[in-house]
Amino acid sequence: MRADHSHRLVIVSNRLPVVLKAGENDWELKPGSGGLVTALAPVLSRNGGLWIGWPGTVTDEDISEPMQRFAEEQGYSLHPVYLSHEDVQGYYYGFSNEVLWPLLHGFHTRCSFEPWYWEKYQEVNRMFAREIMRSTREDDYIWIHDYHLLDVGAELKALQADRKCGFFLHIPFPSPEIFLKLPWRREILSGMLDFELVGFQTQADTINFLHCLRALCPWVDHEEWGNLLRIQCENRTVNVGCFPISIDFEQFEEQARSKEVEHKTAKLNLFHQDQQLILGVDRLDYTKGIPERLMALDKALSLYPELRGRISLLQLLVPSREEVAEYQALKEEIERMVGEINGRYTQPGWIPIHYLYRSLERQELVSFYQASGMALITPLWDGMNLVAKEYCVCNHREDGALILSEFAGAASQLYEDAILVNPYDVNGVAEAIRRGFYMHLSERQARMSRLRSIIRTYDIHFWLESFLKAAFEGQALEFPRDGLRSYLPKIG
Ligand code: GDG
Repeated sequence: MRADHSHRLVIVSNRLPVVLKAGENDWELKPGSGGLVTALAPVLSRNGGLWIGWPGTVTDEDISEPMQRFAEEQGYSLHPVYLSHEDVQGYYYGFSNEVLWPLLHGFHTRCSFEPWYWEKYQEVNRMFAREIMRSTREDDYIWIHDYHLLDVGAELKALQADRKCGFFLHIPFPSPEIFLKLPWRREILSGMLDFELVGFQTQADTINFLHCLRALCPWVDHEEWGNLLRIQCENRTVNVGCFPISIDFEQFEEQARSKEVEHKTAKLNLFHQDQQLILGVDRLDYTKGIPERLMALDKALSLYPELRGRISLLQLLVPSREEVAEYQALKEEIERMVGEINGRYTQPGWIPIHYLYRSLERQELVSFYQASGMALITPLWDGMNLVAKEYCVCNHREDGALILSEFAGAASQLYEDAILVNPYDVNGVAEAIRRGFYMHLSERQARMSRLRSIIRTYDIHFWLESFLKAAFEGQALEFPRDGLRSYLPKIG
């Protein structure tokens, strides 16, 4: 938080950073996983504060006592927003996940523009705004997160709230050709202008937002102000900027160097002495490009038979939105492909794909990062992708290679030393796997050392400082130039 620590930080997100499961006598609580929680939980644990969100379950039971226990362990407070079954259907599964998630990731043909989803979305955003007013004070800083809550600024304004309030979007923001398809495009865009500060992951997202504003609200003026854009609308100024999110470098590195992790890594290495493990870690989601990745592995094994027996993909798929038929179908497709590829190439003592469908303890995940000679991260579009950064940080021996999609926000920072790929180009990804496999140790070390140095400098605490400086002083800390502009012209 700011140097003078004079404002309490209030994080508002769809989900609280906790997963609740009904046990026999009591609720079982576990820390949540996912990018937003990985990034923000250490921030609140370090600075204290309050987190407002949905507990992720529909219940009539009073869960305040177990929540309180969890909150005390984490070092901050939790305030639940309770949602009904219908709220969850319309606001969460409906508008958030069938409209905004596909649209903002550029998959407009997957959208289901149901008018009642929009009604519910507004209603639930209003509930969040009311909870903010109930549980915060005038001198708190309210920081709203992600696409589920784009309308909270407008709802706070309707309540005549006197709170300082900023917003950060964790996923991409598309160009007008895509965004303008949204039937409620004006409402969403003008709602975003009801925050004092709007943060995006990359410059490309920021520029897309500006182009959408020009198309929909041409009367709005803007000027560059240091690293920020200042937008003048009516009698208000809205600052807009790019703040590439990151992770707690020290926390991940410390865990990677711990005896427990070293021990687990050594055990994994024993099983794969003559092979290089290639790691994939993703939530089950169509944006992550998993079938395309499997096709590329298949292609690599068929084009370069010398790789057979020498590389194995370790694919961790973390369950997500399992109740949705589309996600079930994706899971089945992935499992069918894994079965076919394994059936085609497996030999005694070697299997091309080790497939895990579950969530792991952080310690085990870190040992996977450490044991893998390559990470294969190929989303079709991703706000940032923290897995790419975690892989580099945990690779403290600096002998790994990162293969990264051009369409991950992380590429705008890591483009010089990752092996960049177009995830739709199956032959190109297959060739990148081969290149990574044969990359000389000295080149791997030089690249990984530079990657780690960027992530170390621009870690989650830098991100926080930068956002809060923009919120309180109207100036952001300088992130390194976003590679996108200088990098795009180089694409052949
Ligand atoms: C959204 C945006 C943006 C994964 N498996 C396990 C596990 N994880 C953790 C990873 C990582 C996180 O989940 C995934 O983060 P990503 O950034 O890769 O992706 P999203 O969840 O889609 O996050 C994304 C992010 O928000 C932050 O702004 O980067 O673009 O889509 O931290 O470590 N954690 C544990 N067990 C697992 O099995 N404990």
